Amino acid sequence: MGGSEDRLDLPSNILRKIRNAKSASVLTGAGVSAESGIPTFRGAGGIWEKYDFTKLATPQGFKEDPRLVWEWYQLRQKEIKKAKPNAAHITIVDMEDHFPRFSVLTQNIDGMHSRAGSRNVVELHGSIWRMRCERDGLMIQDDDPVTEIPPMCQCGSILRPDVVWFGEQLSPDVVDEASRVANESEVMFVVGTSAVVYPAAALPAITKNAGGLVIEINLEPTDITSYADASLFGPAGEMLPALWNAAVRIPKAL
Ligand code: BV8
Repeated sequence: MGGSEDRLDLPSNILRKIRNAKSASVLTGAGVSAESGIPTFRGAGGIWEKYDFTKLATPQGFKEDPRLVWEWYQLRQKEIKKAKPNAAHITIVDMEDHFPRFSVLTQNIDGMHSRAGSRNVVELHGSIWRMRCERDGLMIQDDDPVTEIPPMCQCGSILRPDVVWFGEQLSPDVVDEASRVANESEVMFVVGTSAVVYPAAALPAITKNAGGLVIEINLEPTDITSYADASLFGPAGEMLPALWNAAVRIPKAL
């Protein structure tokens, strides 16, 4: 049984396009952090199998029970704090050093790309390490889990996680930046996302429609698979390093 390199049945013209691209991006979902031990939302053992997202990841749920929501985020903060970036996060840092223009577009709020060393990270859905006051706009960044549940603002309001919940709009600036990146990407790698949550899931189609390559890495097919130029099925921590080795190692002359 060969390693993941053997599962890399990528034609050399695709590998060459990847290596020679001047602008590239990666869209990541919870699957890129799975091998760091951070649970995904869907699929076996997923968060939504245990928790009701309407109670924990919507503004209504927070309004009804801010304490319950903060207990859930504090639990996730503690899990994430213990986690380490994995080989997929590290490979994405190497990619950023290779391409003249490169952006990480992540749906994840765990901060793992920045911890791995990625510099140009667009957090589409916010960050678990930031909280804000909806009354006076106070924003607090803290790399440690909250200690007070719920955390209070000096104005007396309850602080909320600075994340985008279901039914909430993404920041227009973030949407503009992500759409611009997708439109300009000669290659977009789509790693570890079920591609069911919009508008993030629409980004690879923007790259495709603009004539860019879409390369998917996942354990199983998604809606992206139908139009991706290549889909590599296997763990991101194995497939992404194997893909990257093959792309940058391919002889320049060919
Ligand atoms: C909005 C932050 C509009 C919080 C999250 C059409 C257009 C626009 C909106 C909608 C629409 N249809 C429906 C909507 C509403 C909704 C939506 O998309 N719902 C879905 C469920 C149908 N979208 C929204 O509400 C968005 N807002 O559009 O507002 C609007 C307009 C006007 C006025 C008001 C509003 C906001 C969505 C953001 C929600 N916030 N997270 C938090 O994290 O606590 S979503 C959360 O779930 C993530 O951020 C992520 O986006 C999503 C999960 O997706 P994934 O990251 O892909 O994770 P998942 O577990 O699903 O999949 C993991 C994948 O990895 C799997 O495929 C698995 O096979 C793979 N995998 C596992 N292990 C590995 C692996 N792959 C490789 N290697 C491994 N080892």
